[in-house]
Amino acid sequence: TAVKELPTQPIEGQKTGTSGLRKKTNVFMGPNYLANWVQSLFNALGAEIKGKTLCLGGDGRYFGKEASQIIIKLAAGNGFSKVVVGQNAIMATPAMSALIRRKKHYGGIIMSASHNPGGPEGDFGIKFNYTSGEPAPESITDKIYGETQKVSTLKMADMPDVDLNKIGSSKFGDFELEVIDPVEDYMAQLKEVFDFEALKKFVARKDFKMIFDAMHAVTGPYATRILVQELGAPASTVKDGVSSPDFNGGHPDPNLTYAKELVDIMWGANAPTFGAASDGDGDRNMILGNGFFVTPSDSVAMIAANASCIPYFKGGLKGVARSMPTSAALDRVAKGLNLPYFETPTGWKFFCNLMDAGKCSICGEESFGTGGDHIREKDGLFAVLAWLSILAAKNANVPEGGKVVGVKDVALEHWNKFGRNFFSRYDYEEVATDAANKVMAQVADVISKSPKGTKMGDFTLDFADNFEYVDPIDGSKASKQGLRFVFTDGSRIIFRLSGTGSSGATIRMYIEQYSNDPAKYEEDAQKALAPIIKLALELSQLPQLTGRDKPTVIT
Ligand code: VG1
Ligand code: CO
Repeated sequence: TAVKELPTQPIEGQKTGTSGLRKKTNVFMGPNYLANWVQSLFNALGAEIKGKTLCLGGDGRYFGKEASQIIIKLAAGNGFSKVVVGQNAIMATPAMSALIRRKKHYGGIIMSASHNPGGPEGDFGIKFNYTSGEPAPESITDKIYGETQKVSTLKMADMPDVDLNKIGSSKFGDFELEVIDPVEDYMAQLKEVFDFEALKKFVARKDFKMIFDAMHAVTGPYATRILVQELGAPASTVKDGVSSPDFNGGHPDPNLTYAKELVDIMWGANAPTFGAASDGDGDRNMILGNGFFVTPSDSVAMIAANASCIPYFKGGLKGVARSMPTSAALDRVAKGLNLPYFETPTGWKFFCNLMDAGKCSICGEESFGTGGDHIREKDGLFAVLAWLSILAAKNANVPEGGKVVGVKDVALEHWNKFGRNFFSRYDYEEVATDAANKVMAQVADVISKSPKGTKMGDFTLDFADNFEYVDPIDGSKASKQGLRFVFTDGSRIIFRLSGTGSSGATIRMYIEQYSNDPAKYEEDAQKALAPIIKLALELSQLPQLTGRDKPTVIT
């Protein structure tokens, strides 16, 4: 195919955040905005892309199909010999990671702004996953950003728009396009991790019911195929399983605030035993029991503690990892099982070197991200099947019609063994950037004046710092990853600014406190944490500096 060289000019602000580039949809639809970033990506990757295969897909949000046409022409124009794209430009984030790994493709582009709302008024986003299926490391994203500041030519193949609807291959000169079923490789991957036959038997129990809320986002087709068609759950198991370009006007973020419909079902009369939800691009998960919420920090710890229920982990875990703000519940499991454990900065990319090096089997973030080393992204349906596997194992000897062991029972058993790390996150969304910076400066100021031993409320400071991480595999350093106070009893207060928003600033305040008093295990986290939350709000002066008397979202 002939290649057209089109002149362009750098566009400001194309710096990727925690997970790719996210902006308002209309910004992405502006002249050359998307094309500039994609060309910069290809420039950053350089000569190695020649003759390789690139994968493409996204969460189905508005502008994804148009964006695909632009990306395919740029890929062909820059020397890729083939693009593999999910039917109708669909590919969940974990599915992309599985596809790259299983088929040994060069890498993939995911069109998603994850849980951010979509549509013309919402957000669009793009990110690149590299050869082991992992989100591009900072060494690559820094390079891409450098290229966006000097990009001058777009290399686009002179070819017609392609049909993304019809599965199969087509040729354009020596360039090949293949449209594939976006579920197949992912499901094959999960089948290697879980015992589908055992899960099928468990799901068939008359005394077990579950519900999965796809929130009108990408997991609709995945959950329908896996939970309903493969595992035999009734079709009604998948709620809001028809994906829509604007997520039906919703905010596809699986938490207690935005997945309220599911929460109402799980706290209502005749609630199912098990409930779960996933986000826009299928990498996040929320796990619920009948009237019970599992914090993501606990969920990953409980999956790790019960990993022997999952065939893929039968040989034991190599190690575990969590992001810094995630509670230390996972550390306690690691100590109990005598496993290596790691604390990384926020963002999945930091887990991937550990997994590639065979040092980590299960990892998670407090932000509803859970995963394993079967792929290199967090994986919503993995978490769902992991919990199903745990429930199936715990109920193996419970006769049908007896008292089913539920999610809360698993949690109580865990806390009774390891103690409970009470955890909560307060998000203050769309705060003025200026005010957010003032809060961070105030917190930094308190840190600079608080040596070890400082008394703060009922707590004694062990240390306070701005978290810094040196990757144990390649030695790369990430600094300024969050302001934290760590107290002598292990309690923590952490502040960071979000790196995934598209406008204003989001302040995240993370609170953790450990208890091994069984009388407290069933206490509400907000109640248990009230004194330390008060301390955090006082020391940061957050209410005064932002004018917010309460957060947008509490987890
Ligand atoms: C948030 C979460 C982080 C997660 C990231 C991407 O980042 O805190 O843990 O990895 O989103 O998840 P931030 O910088 O806004 O805190 V997703 O599902 O939005 O790709
Ligand atoms: Co996501």
